[in-house]
Amino acid sequence: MNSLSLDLVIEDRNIDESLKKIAQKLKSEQRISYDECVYLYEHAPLSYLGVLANHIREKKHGDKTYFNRNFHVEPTNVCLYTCTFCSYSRLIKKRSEGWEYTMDDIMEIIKSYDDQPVTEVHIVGGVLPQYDLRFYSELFSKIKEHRPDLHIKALTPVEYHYIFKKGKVSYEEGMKLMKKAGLDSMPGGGAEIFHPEIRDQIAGGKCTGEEWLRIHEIWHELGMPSNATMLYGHIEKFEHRVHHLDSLRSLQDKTGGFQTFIPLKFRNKENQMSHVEESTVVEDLRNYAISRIYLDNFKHIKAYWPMIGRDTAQLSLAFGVNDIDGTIDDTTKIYTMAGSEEQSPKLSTEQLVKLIRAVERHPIERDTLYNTVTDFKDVVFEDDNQFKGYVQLPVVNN
Ligand code: V47
Ligand code: SF4
Repeated sequence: MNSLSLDLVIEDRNIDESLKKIAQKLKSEQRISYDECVYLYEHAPLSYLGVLANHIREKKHGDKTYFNRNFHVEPTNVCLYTCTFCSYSRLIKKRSEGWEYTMDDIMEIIKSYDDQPVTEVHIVGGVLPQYDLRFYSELFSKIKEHRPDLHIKALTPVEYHYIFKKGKVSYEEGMKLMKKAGLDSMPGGGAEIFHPEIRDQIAGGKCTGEEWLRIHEIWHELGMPSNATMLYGHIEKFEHRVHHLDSLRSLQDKTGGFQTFIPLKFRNKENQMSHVEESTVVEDLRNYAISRIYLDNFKHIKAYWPMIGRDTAQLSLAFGVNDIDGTIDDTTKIYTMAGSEEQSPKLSTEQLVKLIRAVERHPIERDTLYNTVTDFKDVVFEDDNQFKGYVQLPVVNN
Protein backbone atom coordinates (compact mmCIF):
# COMPACT_ATOMS: atom_id res chain seq x y z
CA MET A 1 0.00 0.00 0.00
CA ASN A 2 1.24 3.50 -0.75
CA SER A 3 0.12 6.97 -1.79
CA LEU A 4 -2.14 5.42 -4.42
CA SER A 5 -4.32 4.09 -1.61
CA LEU A 6 -4.22 7.50 0.03
CA ASP A 7 -5.46 9.04 -3.24
CA LEU A 8 -8.28 6.51 -3.37
CA VAL A 9 -9.35 7.57 0.13
CA ILE A 10 -9.22 11.24 -0.87
CA GLU A 11 -11.37 10.55 -3.94
CA ASP A 12 -13.78 8.12 -2.26
CA ARG A 13 -17.33 9.52 -2.31
CA ASN A 14 -18.27 7.55 0.79
CA ILE A 15 -15.65 9.24 2.97
CA ASP A 16 -16.77 12.43 4.70
CA GLU A 17 -15.06 15.76 4.03
CA SER A 18 -13.30 16.00 7.41
CA LEU A 19 -11.72 12.58 6.94
CA LYS A 20 -10.69 13.48 3.39
CA LYS A 21 -9.04 16.63 4.71
CA ILE A 22 -7.04 14.60 7.20
CA ALA A 23 -5.90 12.22 4.41
CA GLN A 24 -4.90 15.28 2.32
CA LYS A 25 -2.84 16.60 5.23
CA LEU A 26 -1.00 13.32 5.58
CA LYS A 27 -0.33 13.21 1.86
CA SER A 28 1.39 16.59 2.07
CA GLU A 29 3.16 15.52 5.31
CA GLN A 30 1.33 17.97 7.55
CA ARG A 31 0.67 17.27 11.20
CA ILE A 32 -2.93 16.66 12.29
CA SER A 33 -4.42 18.72 15.13
CA TYR A 34 -5.74 17.69 18.55
CA ASP A 35 -9.36 18.12 17.37
CA GLU A 36 -8.71 16.11 14.23
CA CYS A 37 -7.34 13.32 16.36
CA VAL A 38 -10.50 13.30 18.52
CA TYR A 39 -12.48 13.22 15.26
CA LEU A 40 -10.53 10.17 14.09
CA TYR A 41 -11.26 8.30 17.32
CA GLU A 42 -14.96 9.19 17.11
CA HIS A 43 -15.67 8.74 13.41
CA ALA A 44 -12.95 7.04 11.37
CA PRO A 45 -13.65 3.52 10.09
CA LEU A 46 -10.97 0.87 10.58
CA SER A 47 -10.30 0.45 6.85
CA TYR A 48 -9.67 4.18 6.41
CA LEU A 49 -7.33 4.28 9.42
CA GLY A 50 -5.46 1.26 8.11
CA VAL A 51 -4.70 2.98 4.81
CA LEU A 52 -3.49 6.17 6.50
CA ALA A 53 -1.40 4.46 9.18
CA ASN A 54 0.12 1.99 6.73
CA HIS A 55 1.03 4.86 4.40
CA ILE A 56 3.06 6.46 7.21
CA ARG A 57 4.51 3.13 8.37
CA GLU A 58 5.72 2.25 4.89
CA LYS A 59 7.09 5.73 4.30
CA LYS A 60 9.15 5.48 7.47
CA HIS A 61 10.13 1.80 7.37
CA GLY A 62 8.90 0.07 4.20
CA ASP A 63 8.18 -3.54 5.16
CA LYS A 64 10.85 -3.66 7.86
CA THR A 65 9.56 -5.10 11.12
CA TYR A 66 11.75 -5.19 14.19
CA PHE A 67 12.05 -7.49 17.16
CA ASN A 68 14.75 -8.02 19.77
CA ARG A 69 16.12 -10.78 21.95
CA ASN A 70 15.51 -9.76 25.52
CA PHE A 71 14.45 -11.07 28.89
CA HIS A 72 12.60 -9.53 31.79
CA VAL A 73 13.49 -9.41 35.46
CA GLU A 74 10.63 -8.52 37.79
CA PRO A 75 12.24 -8.04 41.23
CA THR A 76 8.88 -8.32 42.99
CA ASN A 77 5.19 -8.74 42.23
CA VAL A 78 4.13 -7.00 45.44
CA CYS A 79 3.56 -3.26 45.37
CA LEU A 80 2.87 -0.43 47.81
CA TYR A 81 0.64 1.28 45.30
CA THR A 82 -2.86 0.16 44.54
CA CYS A 83 -3.40 0.86 40.85
CA THR A 84 -6.87 -0.47 40.14
CA PHE A 85 -5.86 -2.07 36.81
CA CYS A 86 -2.88 -3.97 38.17
CA SER A 87 -2.87 -7.59 39.25
CA TYR A 88 0.27 -6.97 41.34
CA SER A 89 -1.30 -4.45 43.71
CA ARG A 90 -3.73 -6.92 45.29
CA LEU A 91 -0.81 -8.87 46.75
CA ILE A 92 0.33 -6.26 49.29
CA LYS A 93 -2.24 -7.61 51.78
CA LYS A 94 -1.03 -11.17 51.15
CA ARG A 95 2.65 -10.37 50.77
CA SER A 96 3.80 -13.89 51.54
CA GLU A 97 2.12 -15.15 48.35
CA GLY A 98 4.32 -12.94 46.19
CA TRP A 99 8.04 -12.96 45.44
CA GLU A 100 10.70 -10.46 46.55
CA TYR A 101 14.06 -11.16 44.98
CA THR A 102 17.31 -10.24 46.68
CA MET A 103 20.27 -8.75 44.82
CA ASP A 104 21.79 -12.24 44.62
CA ASP A 105 18.55 -13.72 43.23
CA ILE A 106 18.50 -11.08 40.49
CA MET A 107 22.15 -11.62 39.63
CA GLU A 108 21.47 -15.36 39.40
CA ILE A 109 18.78 -14.67 36.80
CA ILE A 110 21.09 -12.35 34.86
CA LYS A 111 23.86 -14.98 34.90
CA SER A 112 21.49 -17.70 33.71
CA TYR A 113 21.51 -15.89 30.32
CA ASP A 114 25.29 -15.86 30.03
CA ASP A 115 25.38 -18.32 27.16
CA GLN A 116 22.46 -16.77 25.29
CA PRO A 117 22.65 -14.07 22.61
CA VAL A 118 20.24 -11.67 24.33
CA THR A 119 20.98 -7.96 23.93
CA GLU A 120 18.69 -6.42 26.57
CA VAL A 121 17.41 -6.94 30.09
CA HIS A 122 14.13 -5.21 30.91
CA ILE A 123 13.77 -4.66 34.66
CA VAL A 124 10.44 -3.55 36.08
CA GLY A 125 8.13 -4.63 38.89
CA GLY A 126 6.35 -3.48 42.02
CA VAL A 127 7.49 -0.68 44.35
CA LEU A 128 8.74 -1.71 47.82
CA PRO A 129 10.94 0.17 50.35
CA GLN A 130 13.89 -2.26 50.23
CA TYR A 131 14.34 -1.53 46.52
CA ASP A 132 15.82 1.92 47.03
CA LEU A 133 18.31 4.21 45.32
CA ARG A 134 21.24 2.29 46.76
CA PHE A 135 19.83 -1.08 45.79
CA TYR A 136 19.24 -0.15 42.16
CA SER A 137 22.57 1.72 41.79
CA GLU A 138 24.38 -1.34 43.06
CA LEU A 139 22.32 -3.68 40.88
CA PHE A 140 22.99 -1.73 37.67
CA SER A 141 26.73 -1.55 38.47
CA LYS A 142 26.87 -5.28 39.16
CA ILE A 143 25.10 -6.14 35.92
CA LYS A 144 27.49 -3.91 33.94
CA GLU A 145 30.48 -5.36 35.71
CA HIS A 146 29.31 -8.87 34.86
CA ARG A 147 28.15 -8.28 31.28
CA PRO A 148 29.03 -4.80 29.96
CA ASP A 149 27.36 -5.30 26.56
CA LEU A 150 23.92 -6.13 28.02
CA HIS A 151 21.65 -3.11 27.59
CA ILE A 152 19.89 -2.23 30.86
CA LYS A 153 16.37 -0.91 30.22
CA ALA A 154 15.04 -0.44 33.71
CA LEU A 155 12.42 1.10 35.98
CA THR A 156 9.97 3.86 35.24
CA PRO A 157 9.33 7.34 36.69
CA VAL A 158 7.03 5.60 39.18
CA GLU A 159 10.02 3.90 40.83
CA TYR A 160 12.40 6.82 40.23
CA HIS A 161 10.01 9.35 41.79
CA TYR A 162 9.67 7.06 44.84
CA ILE A 163 13.37 6.23 45.34
CA PHE A 164 14.61 9.78 44.70
CA LYS A 165 12.14 11.19 47.20
CA LYS A 166 13.12 8.57 49.76
CA GLY A 167 16.82 9.13 49.05
CA LYS A 168 16.33 12.94 49.24
CA VAL A 169 17.84 13.67 45.84
CA SER A 170 16.36 15.78 43.04
CA TYR A 171 15.20 14.19 39.78
CA GLU A 172 18.26 15.68 38.06
CA GLU A 173 20.73 14.29 40.61
CA GLY A 174 18.95 10.95 40.69
CA MET A 175 18.93 10.40 36.95
CA LYS A 176 22.63 11.32 36.76
CA LEU A 177 23.34 8.70 39.43
CA MET A 178 21.40 6.09 37.47
CA LYS A 179 23.29 6.89 34.29
CA LYS A 180 26.57 6.60 36.15
CA ALA A 181 25.54 3.25 37.63
CA GLY A 182 24.90 1.80 34.16
CA LEU A 183 21.29 2.49 33.22
CA ASP A 184 21.10 2.61 29.41
CA SER A 185 17.46 3.45 28.78
CA MET A 186 14.08 3.80 30.43
CA PRO A 187 11.13 1.64 29.37
CA GLY A 188 7.77 3.26 28.71
CA GLY A 189 5.81 2.00 31.71
CA GLY A 190 4.01 3.91 34.42
CA ALA A 191 2.52 6.36 31.94
CA GLU A 192 -1.02 4.91 32.12
CA ILE A 193 -3.21 7.91 31.27
CA PHE A 194 -1.70 11.29 32.11
CA HIS A 195 -4.97 13.22 32.49
CA PRO A 196 -5.55 13.70 36.26
CA GLU A 197 -9.30 13.08 35.91
CA ILE A 198 -8.50 9.43 35.03
CA ARG A 199 -5.05 8.99 36.58
CA ASP A 200 -6.32 9.85 40.07
CA GLN A 201 -8.96 7.12 39.78
CA ILE A 202 -6.78 4.31 38.42
CA ALA A 203 -3.28 5.11 39.69
CA GLY A 204 -3.73 7.53 42.58
CA GLY A 205 -0.71 8.11 44.82
CA LYS A 206 2.03 7.36 42.33
CA CYS A 207 3.82 9.98 40.26
CA THR A 208 1.58 12.36 38.34
CA GLY A 209 1.50 12.62 34.56
CA GLU A 210 3.54 15.82 34.76
CA GLU A 211 6.16 14.16 36.96
CA TRP A 212 6.36 11.20 34.56
CA LEU A 213 6.99 13.57 31.66
CA ARG A 214 9.52 15.64 33.63
CA ILE A 215 11.64 12.61 34.55
CA HIS A 216 11.76 11.52 30.88
CA GLU A 217 12.66 15.07 29.87
CA ILE A 218 15.59 15.14 32.31
CA TRP A 219 16.75 11.71 31.09
CA HIS A 220 16.60 12.91 27.47
CA GLU A 221 18.55 16.05 28.39
CA LEU A 222 21.32 13.71 29.57
CA GLY A 223 21.39 12.40 26.00
CA MET A 224 19.67 9.15 26.92
CA PRO A 225 16.73 7.36 25.20
CA SER A 226 13.42 6.11 26.54
CA ASN A 227 10.06 4.70 25.47
CA ALA A 228 6.48 5.73 26.18
CA THR A 229 3.28 3.76 26.73
CA MET A 230 -0.44 4.47 27.12
CA LEU A 231 -2.76 2.15 29.02
CA TYR A 232 -6.06 2.33 27.16
CA GLY A 233 -9.44 0.64 26.99
CA HIS A 234 -10.68 1.02 30.57
CA ILE A 235 -12.51 4.08 31.96
CA GLU A 236 -10.82 6.73 29.85
CA LYS A 237 -12.59 8.59 27.04
CA PHE A 238 -11.16 9.32 23.61
CA GLU A 239 -10.30 12.88 24.64
CA HIS A 240 -8.08 11.51 27.45
CA ARG A 241 -6.19 9.37 24.95
CA VAL A 242 -5.66 12.39 22.72
CA HIS A 243 -4.48 14.48 25.69
CA HIS A 244 -1.98 11.68 26.44
CA LEU A 245 -0.73 11.44 22.86
CA ASP A 246 -0.50 15.21 22.64
CA SER A 247 1.60 15.46 25.83
CA LEU A 248 4.03 12.92 24.36
CA ARG A 249 4.17 14.62 20.98
CA SER A 250 4.95 17.98 22.63
CA LEU A 251 7.76 16.54 24.77
CA GLN A 252 9.17 14.71 21.76
CA ASP A 253 9.22 18.02 19.83
CA LYS A 254 11.32 19.43 22.65
CA THR A 255 13.79 16.59 23.29
CA GLY A 256 13.56 13.97 20.50
CA GLY A 257 14.49 11.38 23.15
CA PHE A 258 11.63 8.90 22.71
CA GLN A 259 12.34 5.89 20.55
CA THR A 260 9.09 3.95 20.58
CA PHE A 261 5.45 4.32 21.52
CA ILE A 262 3.71 1.23 22.91
CA PRO A 263 -0.07 1.25 23.37
CA LEU A 264 -0.96 -1.18 26.20
CA LYS A 265 -4.42 -2.73 26.09
CA PHE A 266 -6.06 -2.99 29.51
CA ARG A 267 -6.49 -6.65 30.53
CA ASN A 268 -9.13 -7.30 33.16
CA LYS A 269 -8.29 -10.52 35.00
CA GLU A 270 -7.64 -10.56 38.76
CA ASN A 271 -7.61 -6.83 39.39
CA GLN A 272 -9.90 -4.20 40.87
CA MET A 273 -11.28 -3.33 37.44
CA SER A 274 -12.26 -6.86 36.44
CA HIS A 275 -15.81 -5.62 35.87
CA VAL A 276 -14.61 -3.31 33.08
CA GLU A 277 -14.97 -4.92 29.67
CA GLU A 278 -11.82 -5.17 27.54
CA SER A 279 -11.53 -3.34 24.23
CA THR A 280 -12.25 -5.23 21.01
CA VAL A 281 -9.57 -6.16 18.50
CA VAL A 282 -11.08 -3.59 16.13
CA GLU A 283 -10.61 -0.87 18.75
CA ASP A 284 -7.06 -2.09 19.40
CA LEU A 285 -6.20 -1.79 15.71
CA ARG A 286 -7.88 1.63 15.46
CA ASN A 287 -5.83 2.76 18.43
CA TYR A 288 -2.53 1.59 16.88
CA ALA A 289 -3.40 3.36 13.66
CA ILE A 290 -4.39 6.65 15.31
CA SER A 291 -1.23 6.58 17.44
CA ARG A 292 0.83 6.13 14.26
CA ILE A 293 -0.97 9.02 12.59
CA TYR A 294 -0.78 11.46 15.52
CA LEU A 295 2.76 10.75 16.74
CA ASP A 296 4.48 11.95 13.59
CA ASN A 297 7.70 12.60 15.51
CA PHE A 298 7.98 9.06 16.94
CA LYS A 299 9.99 6.76 14.74
CA HIS A 300 8.58 3.46 15.99
CA ILE A 301 5.22 2.07 17.13
CA LYS A 302 5.41 -1.21 19.00
CA ALA A 303 2.79 -3.90 19.54
CA TYR A 304 3.68 -5.81 22.67
CA TRP A 305 2.69 -9.36 21.70
CA PRO A 306 2.67 -10.89 25.22
CA MET A 307 -0.10 -8.39 25.99
CA ILE A 308 -2.32 -8.59 22.90
CA GLY A 309 -1.47 -12.06 21.65
CA ARG A 310 0.44 -13.00 18.54
CA ASP A 311 -2.55 -12.89 16.14
CA THR A 312 -3.40 -9.27 16.90
CA ALA A 313 0.32 -8.44 16.83
CA GLN A 314 0.45 -9.78 13.26
CA LEU A 315 -2.63 -7.77 12.25
CA SER A 316 -1.21 -4.62 13.83
CA LEU A 317 1.62 -4.66 11.27
CA ALA A 318 -0.93 -3.40 8.72
CA PHE A 319 -2.12 -0.64 11.11
CA GLY A 320 1.02 1.40 11.71
CA VAL A 321 3.07 -0.95 13.87
CA ASN A 322 6.67 -1.75 12.86
CA ASP A 323 8.00 -3.48 16.00
CA ILE A 324 6.71 -6.45 17.99
CA ASP A 325 9.16 -6.41 20.92
CA GLY A 326 11.11 -9.48 21.91
CA THR A 327 11.54 -13.15 22.42
CA ILE A 328 10.72 -12.49 26.14
CA ASP A 329 11.43 -16.08 27.17
CA ASP A 330 8.52 -16.43 29.60
CA THR A 331 10.07 -13.94 32.00
CA THR A 332 7.21 -11.47 32.42
CA LYS A 333 4.23 -12.20 34.61
CA ILE A 334 2.40 -8.83 34.46
CA TYR A 335 0.13 -9.80 31.57
CA THR A 336 -0.14 -13.48 32.32
CA MET A 337 -1.58 -12.48 35.69
CA ALA A 338 -3.82 -9.85 34.07
CA GLY A 339 -5.43 -12.32 31.66
CA SER A 340 -3.50 -12.15 28.40
CA GLU A 341 -4.12 -15.04 26.00
CA GLU A 342 -0.34 -15.54 26.16
CA GLN A 343 -0.14 -17.57 29.36
CA SER A 344 3.49 -18.50 28.85
CA PRO A 345 4.91 -15.75 26.66
CA LYS A 346 7.89 -17.20 24.90
CA LEU A 347 8.79 -17.18 21.23
CA SER A 348 12.02 -18.33 19.67
CA THR A 349 13.74 -16.15 17.12
CA GLU A 350 12.62 -18.53 14.39
CA GLN A 351 9.01 -18.31 15.53
CA LEU A 352 9.11 -14.50 15.62
CA VAL A 353 10.64 -14.36 12.17
CA LYS A 354 7.95 -16.65 10.79
CA LEU A 355 5.20 -14.66 12.50
CA ILE A 356 6.42 -11.52 10.73
CA ARG A 357 6.94 -13.22 7.37
CA ALA A 358 3.48 -14.76 7.46
CA VAL A 359 2.03 -11.25 7.01
CA GLU A 360 4.53 -10.44 4.29
CA ARG A 361 6.84 -8.19 6.23
CA HIS A 362 10.61 -8.17 6.45
CA PRO A 363 11.94 -9.34 9.86
CA ILE A 364 14.94 -7.65 11.43
CA GLU A 365 16.43 -8.45 14.80
CA ARG A 366 17.45 -5.16 16.38
CA ASP A 367 19.21 -4.08 19.53
CA THR A 368 17.48 -1.68 21.93
CA LEU A 369 18.63 1.32 19.89
CA TYR A 370 17.33 -0.16 16.61
CA ASN A 371 20.73 -1.08 15.20
CA THR A 372 20.39 -4.17 13.04
CA VAL A 373 21.66 -7.33 14.73
CA THR A 374 20.48 -9.79 12.04
CA ASP A 375 18.57 -9.09 8.86
CA PHE A 376 16.35 -12.14 8.27
CA LYS A 377 15.21 -11.15 4.77
CA ASP A 378 16.97 -14.00 3.00
CA VAL A 379 17.53 -16.40 5.87
CA VAL A 380 15.77 -19.67 5.22
CA PHE A 381 14.73 -22.23 7.81
CA GLU A 382 14.59 -25.95 7.17
CA ASP A 383 10.79 -26.16 7.11
CA ASP A 384 10.14 -22.94 5.19
CA ASN A 385 8.38 -24.78 2.39
CA GLN A 386 5.39 -25.19 4.75
CA PHE A 387 4.63 -21.52 4.17
CA LYS A 388 2.75 -20.95 0.95
CA GLY A 389 3.74 -18.12 -1.30
CA TYR A 390 7.50 -18.16 -0.69
CA VAL A 391 10.17 -19.02 -3.17
CA GLN A 392 12.31 -21.77 -1.71
CA LEU A 393 15.90 -20.68 -1.21
CA PRO A 394 18.85 -22.84 -0.22
CA VAL A 395 19.20 -23.42 3.52
CA VAL A 396 21.88 -21.26 5.14
CA ASN A 397 23.40 -21.55 8.57
CA ASN A 398 22.58 -18.71 10.93
O1 V47 B 1 3.00 0.62 33.49
C1 V47 B 1 -0.15 -3.28 34.32
C2 V47 B 1 0.88 -1.99 32.36
C3 V47 B 1 3.08 -1.48 32.29
C4 V47 B 1 -1.91 -4.08 33.35
O2 V47 B 1 9.28 0.18 27.04
C5 V47 B 1 -1.16 -3.39 32.40
O3 V47 B 1 9.76 -1.46 25.74
C6 V47 B 1 -2.70 -3.87 30.81
O4 V47 B 1 5.51 -0.50 30.35
N1 V47 B 1 -3.50 -4.53 31.66
C7 V47 B 1 4.49 -2.03 32.43
N2 V47 B 1 -1.55 -3.29 31.14
C8 V47 B 1 5.00 -2.65 31.13
C9 V47 B 1 5.59 -1.67 30.17
C10 V47 B 1 6.30 -2.14 28.94
C11 V47 B 1 6.01 -3.38 28.39
C12 V47 B 1 6.69 -3.77 27.26
C13 V47 B 1 7.68 -3.01 26.68
C14 V47 B 1 7.98 -1.78 27.25
C15 V47 B 1 9.07 -0.96 26.66
C16 V47 B 1 7.28 -1.34 28.38
O5 V47 B 1 2.15 -2.54 32.19
C17 V47 B 1 2.54 -0.67 33.43
C18 V47 B 1 1.06 -0.69 33.13
O6 V47 B 1 0.72 0.34 32.27
N3 V47 B 1 -0.08 -2.90 33.03
N4 V47 B 1 -1.27 -4.02 34.52
C19 V47 B 1 -3.15 -4.66 32.93
N5 V47 B 1 -3.97 -5.28 33.78
FE1 SF4 C 1 2.53 -1.01 41.48
FE2 SF4 C 1 3.07 -0.50 38.93
FE3 SF4 C 1 1.13 -2.24 39.60
FE4 SF4 C 1 0.77 0.37 40.04
S1 SF4 C 1 1.04 -0.61 38.00
S2 SF4 C 1 0.32 -1.31 41.50
S3 SF4 C 1 2.82 1.01 40.58
S4 SF4 C 1 3.29 -2.50 39.97
